[in-house]
Amino acid sequence: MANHLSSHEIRGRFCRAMSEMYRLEVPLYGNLMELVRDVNDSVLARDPDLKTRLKALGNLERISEERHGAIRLGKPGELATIRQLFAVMGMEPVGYYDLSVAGIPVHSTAFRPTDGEALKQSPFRVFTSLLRIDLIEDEALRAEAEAILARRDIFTPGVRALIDKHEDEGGLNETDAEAFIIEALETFRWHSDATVSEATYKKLHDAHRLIADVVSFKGPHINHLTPRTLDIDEVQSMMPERGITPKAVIEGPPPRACPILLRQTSFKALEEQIAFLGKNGERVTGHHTARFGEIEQRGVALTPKGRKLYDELLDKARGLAQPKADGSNAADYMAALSEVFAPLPDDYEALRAEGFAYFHYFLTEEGKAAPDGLSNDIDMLVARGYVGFDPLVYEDFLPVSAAGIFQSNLGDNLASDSLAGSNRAVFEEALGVAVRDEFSLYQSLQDASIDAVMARVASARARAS
Ligand code: OOG
Ligand code: NI
Repeated sequence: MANHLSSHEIRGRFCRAMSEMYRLEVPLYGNLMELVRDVNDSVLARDPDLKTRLKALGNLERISEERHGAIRLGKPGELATIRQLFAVMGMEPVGYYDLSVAGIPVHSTAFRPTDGEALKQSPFRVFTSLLRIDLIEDEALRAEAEAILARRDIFTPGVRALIDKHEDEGGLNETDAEAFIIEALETFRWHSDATVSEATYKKLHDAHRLIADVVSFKGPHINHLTPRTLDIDEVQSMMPERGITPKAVIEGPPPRACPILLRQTSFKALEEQIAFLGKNGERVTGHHTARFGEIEQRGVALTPKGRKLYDELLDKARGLAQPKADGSNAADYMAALSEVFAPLPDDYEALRAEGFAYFHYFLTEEGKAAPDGLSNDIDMLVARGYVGFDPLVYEDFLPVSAAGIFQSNLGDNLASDSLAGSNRAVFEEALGVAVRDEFSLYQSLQDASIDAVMARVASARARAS
């Protein structure tokens, strides 16, 4: 088509522009990025094997560019339009996360690229939450919040026009794509001017801090951007010497030789000066805490069987020791976690053979050289050393971890009682589509790699005979 930029290119450029904006808004994020870069460089220097594996998968380049961010939307129409906006960048909603079970009045999805090539090019993701306004108990306050949200438009006319153009023409050219990035960025920008009075803010805040954050501002400011590290324990331990105070424990699985899923840690939200709306249109100084920093380490994606075991083990560990916000039992919790996770093999071959995790299969040099010994049985091919496998990276999020991240940044004294039940149908109706199932995406990536191996096996045989 007429010189359209690829969605990967637009996504990559947008991710860099967002990162630059956030670095200027929250300078501590810049420090964190430097720390992550230093740690990643030293991990690659001391572990040439890891470097080779990442390179083979085409994943080495992506690591320093990799980010996820998060936003919280206020009304259904915002979710519908944000889906179209992310579609311009080749990002689709994957997974449904119900945070109300952890006492947080939102439900969420992750917008991200889904196919192998797109993930290699730029694996940018945005954890996107929608306020569960139905969970505001006080009817008058709920009506007031709805009225405030009804008055705002978080999208510029320019971005709306470019989203339409993208839909009509199936893409954007260089000039339009650059304009799109500038206009789209406006939705994610921080606004220190609140749209509400101090009294309204306080009422919203008393209902739930998150509600004040979503309702009181002109837009859904990006609240964190998360670089990916290759050694989260090392980053966590080095944060204080770089002037960053981490949360008490790392969320997710314990440290392992073969990392699984996702481990995350964050630094506390900053207290920022804002301006409320005064009675006569004047501005009244106040404070708000919402924006923070986070880092993550990603491991292999688990199958439904592996994930079920992960969820059970995590539950068990949390039953033994609930991590306290002040960190006083952090060591106990980490010890419980490591002990409880023993049943999940810490070995890629075992994870593969027992069907706990997803892998990318490829023909080895031996496999390429030995067409006669090739069979159609992937396990046999692996056993003979003709086919190798690399872990497929987990590209999604974890609800218990997300709840922990939310909580540590909303004030740790929040009650974590479960709110009303899950509301997936309502979420998907607002979104305008069903969210995609993460497991089937990993399964397709794995299947495609097996198909590619089998195709080469078949052609090698044909040549040999
Ligand atoms: C999102 C928190 C969840 C993660 O990485 O699990 C999240 C938010 O605070 O809006 O980003
Ligand atoms: Ni996050």
